[in-house]
Amino acid sequence: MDKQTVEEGRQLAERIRKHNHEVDLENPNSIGDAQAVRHPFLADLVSDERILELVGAILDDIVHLQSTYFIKKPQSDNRTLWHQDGAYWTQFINPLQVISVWAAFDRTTPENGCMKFIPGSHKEGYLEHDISGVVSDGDKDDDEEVNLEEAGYDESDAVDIELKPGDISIHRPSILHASYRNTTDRWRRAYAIRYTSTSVNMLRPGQEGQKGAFLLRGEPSDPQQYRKLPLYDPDDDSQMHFTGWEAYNERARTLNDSLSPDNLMDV
Ligand SMILES: O=C(O)CCC(=O)C(=O)O
Repeated sequence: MDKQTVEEGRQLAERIRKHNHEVDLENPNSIGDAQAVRHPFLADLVSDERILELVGAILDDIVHLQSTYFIKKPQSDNRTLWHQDGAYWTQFINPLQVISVWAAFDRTTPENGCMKFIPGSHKEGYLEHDISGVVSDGDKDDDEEVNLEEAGYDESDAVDIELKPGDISIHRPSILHASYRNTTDRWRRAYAIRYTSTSVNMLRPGQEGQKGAFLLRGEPSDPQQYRKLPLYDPDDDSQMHFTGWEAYNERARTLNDSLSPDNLMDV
């Protein structure tokens, strides 16, 4: 991402944090999953050709499924517990073809809670998860989602994913990952984007997955349904102004116009 996008990503995070009543102002962590449906800036980011080029190396066609801000305030106890994303999705997403792009708006280091991956864990299948919630704001150490030791993993083998603002990392749903507390005076803000392909059953009429489903590459296959990308309206104060909105609106119109009424979600 370029400097301007990073700056605007931070601005929108702050705006959502302050104006969205569902968000705990003092302890924000994961913010909803339909933000890209509401905010054209985020729809622009998730449909960015540079990101789609990378994702397209893995998925034949590309659907945005959902995306979420993950935020750690300075000196925050929020942790994301060890987990595999796919463990939460197996009942809903079939086949489990999902690629996550994690876009950093701040420098991430072990001290401010960068992402951590256990190398090779994506090849070993799914572990049993305690599905009560992946985010912890407490300081208990006994509330892990999976027991790494029991599963034969050593936490000290985890790799720190240190990123610069504007960098992205990419992960599969089966990799074990976590993030620790932010013990610094710096923010750690990121946007995690989930992409899937047109063949997943989650996109059928009435299915949960349609909530954020933008068809970004490929042909719609019946009976799947998608949402229109939101257009930026300079007169709408509820939307954040962002650089390059004219080009985004053009791209969004082209993508929206390519959907037949049968492939449009009824909202
Ligand atoms: O940013 C975080 O703390 C967690 C993100 C995460 O678990 C994910 O993107 O799959």
